[in-house]
Amino acid sequence: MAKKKLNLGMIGYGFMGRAHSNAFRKVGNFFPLEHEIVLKAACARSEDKARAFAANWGYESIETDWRKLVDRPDIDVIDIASPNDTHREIALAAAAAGKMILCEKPLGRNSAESEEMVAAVEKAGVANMVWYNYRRVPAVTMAKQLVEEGRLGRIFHYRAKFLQDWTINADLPQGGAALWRLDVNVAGSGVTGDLLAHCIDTAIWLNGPIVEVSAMTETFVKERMHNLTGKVEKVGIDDASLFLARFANGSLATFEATRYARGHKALYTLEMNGEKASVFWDLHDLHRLQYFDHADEGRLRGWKSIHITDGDQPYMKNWWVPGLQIGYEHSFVHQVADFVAGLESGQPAGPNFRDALQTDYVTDAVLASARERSWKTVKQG
Ligand code: SOE
Repeated sequence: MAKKKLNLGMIGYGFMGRAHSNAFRKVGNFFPLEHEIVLKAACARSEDKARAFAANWGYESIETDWRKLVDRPDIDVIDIASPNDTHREIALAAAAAGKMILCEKPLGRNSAESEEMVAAVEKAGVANMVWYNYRRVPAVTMAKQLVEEGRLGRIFHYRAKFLQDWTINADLPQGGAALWRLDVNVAGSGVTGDLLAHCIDTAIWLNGPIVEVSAMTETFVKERMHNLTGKVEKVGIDDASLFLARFANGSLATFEATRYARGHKALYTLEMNGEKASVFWDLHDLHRLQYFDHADEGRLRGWKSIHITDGDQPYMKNWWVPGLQIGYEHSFVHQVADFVAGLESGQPAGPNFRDALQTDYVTDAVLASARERSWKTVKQG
């Protein structure tokens, strides 16, 4: 049977533009969907960059103005993979034009922007999703299944870290192409919105609402050359952000994110300790889930390292044969597969804009807590 077409317009051509495009290309080969994704148009301000990106990934056409892309009647889905300061405006226009929207994380630069984006997609009634991809690493999805099956019992602790080291060099400029993450006006915040947001999204998904936080942040390098102005300017982002949290289910948590952990490139780890069992996951070993089950016979009790490659483990029946693992890129393929399957079944997959707004309420509370040196109650949407 001929597949129905979903025509995609991509905005952005950086790391995430590549990660998403790769997923759009692969998904139909591995997941039996009724729709096929057609890479209709790629959009970037620079015509040369748009052309090179489109040629590399197989987009049929290019645009240099995202407004034109959003207005095109042959586009069904807009993917926002451009820097954070563009998300709100593009999402509002795309929703008004009746397009489905996939948006890179964080949703807005702050929850005020995200609230507007949620209102826009809900008013327009368009399908929407945010690229919190780590939920769909099979080992993390498996942790979710174990929690839902009640295997951990009452949860006492949640612990998450996201450690990097790429901004330690004080000569690294802020702003412009790949360095917009260091410019607070573009990014909205530093590691809080960039890295902790991932940890918070997964945490809420696995363990329910976060109700209060107490945080501290630090900006280790106070001034950097700004690539766009050519001047040395104050750095407005948080380089490191740590917080304590209490979940609605009574469990206690610690979260830490930094770009100053020398030696760590993208070490996202999470751990949950329950009354009956614990789980631990590490992005550098992403195809494994560590699991300790207190119900195991005493003499044999210990941490199991479960290699998530079997057909009865999440997503794995769509890939290779047992024992052969997959990686980072596949979490994006799973996200597209679930988005499209959600359209087909009428049961939309998360995280949608409203889910991502809840993450922004937490990151806003974290930044406010650090600024005011006090505990903050997290707004619940
Ligand atoms: C930052 O270096 C970054 O690329 C984040 O922006 C991504 O969201 C994260 O998955 C990896 O690190």
